Amino acid sequence: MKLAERVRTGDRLALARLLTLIENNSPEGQDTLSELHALTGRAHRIGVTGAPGTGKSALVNRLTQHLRAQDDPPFVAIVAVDPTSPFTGGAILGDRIRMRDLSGDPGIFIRSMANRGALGGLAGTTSGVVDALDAAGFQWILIETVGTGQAEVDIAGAAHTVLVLGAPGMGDAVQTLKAGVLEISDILVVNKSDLPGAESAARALRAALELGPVDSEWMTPILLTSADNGDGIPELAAKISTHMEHLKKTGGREERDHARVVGEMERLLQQRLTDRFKAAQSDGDYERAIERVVDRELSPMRAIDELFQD
Ligand SMILES: Nc1nc2c(ncn2[C@@H]2O[C@H](COP(=O)(O)OP(=O)(O)OP(=O)(O)O)[C@@H](O)[C@H]2O)c(=O)[nH]1
Ligand SMILES: [Mg+2]
Repeated sequence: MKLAERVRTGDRLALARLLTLIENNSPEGQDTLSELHALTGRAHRIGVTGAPGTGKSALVNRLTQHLRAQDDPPFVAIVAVDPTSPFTGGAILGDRIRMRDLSGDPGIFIRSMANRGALGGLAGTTSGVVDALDAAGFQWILIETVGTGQAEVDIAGAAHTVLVLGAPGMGDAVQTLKAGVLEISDILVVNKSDLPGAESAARALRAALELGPVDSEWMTPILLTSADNGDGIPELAAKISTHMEHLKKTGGREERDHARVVGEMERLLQQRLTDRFKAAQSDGDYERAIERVVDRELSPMRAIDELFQD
């Protein structure tokens, strides 16, 4: 059976193989994705971002357990993008241990991606991976990424609903907002509500939120959760569903999907044109132009002008 057919019919090994092919940017992966494209568009894509250690992985775990314990539970996929290295306190090992709670359930699929991929960087690889999971029938796709500027922008482009996590006592609750996260967050979560200071972090967030631009259609809610004891998790799941309905009613879902496709097309086009342009240069011209810019003989703009004239 063809790989696309196996993925479509729920073969998890085939899915894992496809994701690896996508990460390696192999032509077979691209072909299979193309065959599966018509099946995408059903999943709800949820981005989970926030500073390292705020409890993103723990929350994703809890939320998944909650969803899977419902009547008629959705299929849930988890994509951990670029997990923090052990140096910055991110516990990849810890993640694995926690993730063990989830394994054994065929309605859950977990993928960790530390590979920036050759083509289009992380954004490109992530969108392919998420598309594959969507085509494979996962209804909720949770995408965890560390909040570091570019990653946030990428996740906003990849998701329907963006959760931004803060935690008490990190002083970063409001700091995070300064980095422009306010604009991309659909739901703000103060996790670790079992620790002191959660209420005041939520108040600080509320105040910061009121200073920002007001979206009359969707007021970004602030929820308190504890991934540790499960407080607030059902409310969070319900709020995500509400946002999902809101997007469907207001056309926001199509809007976000459209914007995602625009980004995707432009990324691919840029890559294709760049490759073609470089391939058309005589041997070494491009590299020589770079050296001349480095040596301040030429500005980058003039260098490109010259290359285009040849
Ligand atoms: N007390 C308390 N601790 C929590 C809670 N959620 C997570 N933690 C702890 O906080 C630490 C970090 O949790 P993670 O889930 O790994 O955080 P993360 O945001 O995924 O971290 P990175 O992926 O490294 O950015 C772990 O020791 C968790 O056990 C919570 O609600 N309450
Ligand atoms: Mg994590």
